[in-house]
Amino acid sequence: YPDRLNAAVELVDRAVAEFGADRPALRTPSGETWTLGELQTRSNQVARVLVDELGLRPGNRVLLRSPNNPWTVAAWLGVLKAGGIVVTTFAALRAREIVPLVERTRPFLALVDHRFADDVAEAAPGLTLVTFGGPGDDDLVARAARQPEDFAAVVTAADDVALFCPTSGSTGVPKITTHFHRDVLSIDHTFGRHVLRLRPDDLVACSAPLAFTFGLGMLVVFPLRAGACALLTEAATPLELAEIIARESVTVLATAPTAYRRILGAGRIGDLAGLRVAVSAGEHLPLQTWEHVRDELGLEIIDGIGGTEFLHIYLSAPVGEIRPGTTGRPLPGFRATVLGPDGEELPPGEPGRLAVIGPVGCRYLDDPRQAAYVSNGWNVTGDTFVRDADGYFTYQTRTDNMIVSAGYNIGGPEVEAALDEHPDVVESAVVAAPDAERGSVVCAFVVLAPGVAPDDATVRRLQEHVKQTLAPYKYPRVIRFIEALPRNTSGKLQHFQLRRQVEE
Ligand code: 3SK
Repeated sequence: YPDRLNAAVELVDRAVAEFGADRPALRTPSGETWTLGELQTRSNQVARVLVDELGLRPGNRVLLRSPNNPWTVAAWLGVLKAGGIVVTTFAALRAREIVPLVERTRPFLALVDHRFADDVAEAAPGLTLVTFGGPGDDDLVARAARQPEDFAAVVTAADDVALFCPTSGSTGVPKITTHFHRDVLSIDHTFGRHVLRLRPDDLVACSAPLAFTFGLGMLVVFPLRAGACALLTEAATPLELAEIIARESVTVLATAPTAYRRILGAGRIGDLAGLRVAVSAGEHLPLQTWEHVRDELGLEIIDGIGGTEFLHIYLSAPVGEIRPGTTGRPLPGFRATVLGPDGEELPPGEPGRLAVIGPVGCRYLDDPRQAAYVSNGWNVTGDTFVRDADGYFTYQTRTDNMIVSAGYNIGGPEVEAALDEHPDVVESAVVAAPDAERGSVVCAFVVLAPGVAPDDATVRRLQEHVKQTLAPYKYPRVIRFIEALPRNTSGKLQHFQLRRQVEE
């Protein structure tokens, strides 16, 4: 990469020059379409608001919180053009989950979809909040419309930080991954170019939020680099997504295995008949699901594993080189291996921790957990894999305590903390329980306070409490009442005993 580059310029300005300002870039199911030229203009105008009206300086951080819609993309590009750092946050997070993100990233201001402003205001009362999509002259959309249409983007260094992307740690304390401007392009030079291979006439849908780097790559980076169009959907269920895919003639879908299973299970796989490419990531894709889709549609799902630490996918295989049941091989530019308990490289056939080196890797913001993740140059992931003699990797299990449910990473301890705050609960322990549809679900073992009935009403009350306290996708779908939690002689809680109970 050249010493100086700005990822937003490389994405949107370059796309306008290469594919023309009139090409559709973003669409919504409600019929809104933005051309590349409109996206360029609006991102320039956002950058002008940030710099000229709000005083943003290069290197300042901007917290962005919004569901998937065109203004989120314009805001994201505008921050980068202005030389700022985007702090991505899920719209589903509650105030208490935003607090540590604000404390760790110390944003200069927040750009927030007007429907999601209250939690940010509660989490960070002193933070300048600019809302968008709402009424009023102060709204970002209104402010942007008053600005000239051009902006001379800040000439950032290729290794200036562009993104702070939080990821939930297995302990529930978020880690902030940092990514450079060049990293944003590198995901296109690896997964985009070698596996996904979008065409300019593609229409891409993805169920992941833009705040999750899987969604950011699929809906912003890859389509803009290819001159393709992204269909932005806000909070669609798998079946709603299937209906939208059929109606809008989507050609490329990226989602988690859970969504493919829901669509298959509901007999709606025919809605995906127009797809040219189907991608699965976020959780393990079982062979059965892959075969079911191939048998129904004649389409081979491209599986992949990535991580927020890597920005996107690092193991995968393009159609024609897929080995069903495996996740794939390291993408060009990446190396991967399997490590034993002492950090030694294991031979093919032996399961161990998946470790990866590549153009993008883990750089946590000021976090001692960096030392545990990066060892001898290898990024040591939380997954156990086995590799074969041809270099294909097959998933075995999670190595750490992270619960991966329908593509969401959920740290058990934060669910435990939320449950333990409820007056009906003495203590709780949370583990992953296998689930045919979602891969795993959050299962809570709860010791109830004296006199509280262990019935369905209590289950519902506790589930509702967690939904109100944390992002709703973290709530325990299964709650089991127990007399006492299993502990060893020194009093340490033995989650493995509970895991054994749910796996029996
Ligand atoms: O979970 C994954 O596999 C993933 C894929 C792409 C980008 C980010 C992540 C976490």
